[in-house]
Amino acid sequence: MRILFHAAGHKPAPWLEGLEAALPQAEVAEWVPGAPPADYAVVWAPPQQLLDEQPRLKALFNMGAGVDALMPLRLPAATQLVRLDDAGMSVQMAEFVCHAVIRHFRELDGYEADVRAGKWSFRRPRLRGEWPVGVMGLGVLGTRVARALQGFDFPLNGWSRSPKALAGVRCFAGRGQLDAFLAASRILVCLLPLTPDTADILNRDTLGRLMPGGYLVNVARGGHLVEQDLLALLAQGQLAGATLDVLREEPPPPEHPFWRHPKITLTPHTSARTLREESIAQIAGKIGAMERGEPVAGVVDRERGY
Ligand code: NDP
Ligand code: OXD
Repeated sequence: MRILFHAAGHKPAPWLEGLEAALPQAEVAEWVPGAPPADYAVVWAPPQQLLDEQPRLKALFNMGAGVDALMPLRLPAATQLVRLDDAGMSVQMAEFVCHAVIRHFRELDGYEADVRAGKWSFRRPRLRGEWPVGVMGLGVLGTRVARALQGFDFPLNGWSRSPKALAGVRCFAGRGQLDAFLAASRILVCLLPLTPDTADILNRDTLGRLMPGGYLVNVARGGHLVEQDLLALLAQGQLAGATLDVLREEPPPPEHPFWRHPKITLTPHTSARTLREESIAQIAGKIGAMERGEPVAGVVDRERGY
């Protein structure tokens, strides 16, 4: 069995060693143009040339949960596209989102500013029941985030494409129920995949439907957010602020207003990192299952785009 590796922005050596250790029967090599045909490829942002030269791959493993960067490429027709499902990401995402939600709900930025200004003062405690959190996307990550937020007793709403039943979460599904979901939420967490259906979904209309003083946490993709609309809603006071882990352009150009906006907390696409050991173990497990003819989780439906 031959496995190719190509990942922009990752050091290849530890991945090659890890894959070799997990799959001792396989020959693992970094992809170079003209490489001999392989059975599997493990990639992040591969060049089109790799895909064109390897039309008989059984599977292409994406080293992330989101496959939006792969979808514009010409993928070999018979190759299964497999994404990471969790692989250590959901716990990271849960801690990041809980931190962002609690930081805003408990006004911790305000307290920090007060103390730095030498002020020892108290704000009226907010009533948790008035701070429902809406999670857009109830997949692997969204479900874990909703469960973690439940631990802090926030009222929870969830929105997905197909109907769901999650204990303690008021579930909404499809475009027909989007407005009702938004109107019932004050803090909005986006954990959708970026597809033609979800691009620009965080815009003046949708964000404007949140309860007054709404707050956005976008940890999915920058392409979900219409940035000018967020700026306008913040300027009007219709939204109180946002935590953005993802942007249309990463990093944003130096003149981008988000760098220094007082109501925006920006992080560099770090809410849930690809963890090497967990990812290798998951990919190796899936290759083993595929070789035995067993189904695997995380196969992307190309029609849906996720
Ligand atoms: P999943 O595929 O497990 O979940 C996707 C969820 O979104 C599903 O509940 C799905 O609905 C829902 N959804 C998809 N399309 C629509 C739609 N048109 N309308 C309503 N709901 C929709 O993905 P993950 O949870 O694993 O990951 C989600 C995203 O998080 C990734 O695609 C990626 O963009 C982002 N991400 C960001 C990271 C970061 O560091 N910032 C790290 C990892 C991921 P249904 O259940 O009905 O199919
Ligand atoms: C992912 C990401 O999709 O890191 O896994 O954003």
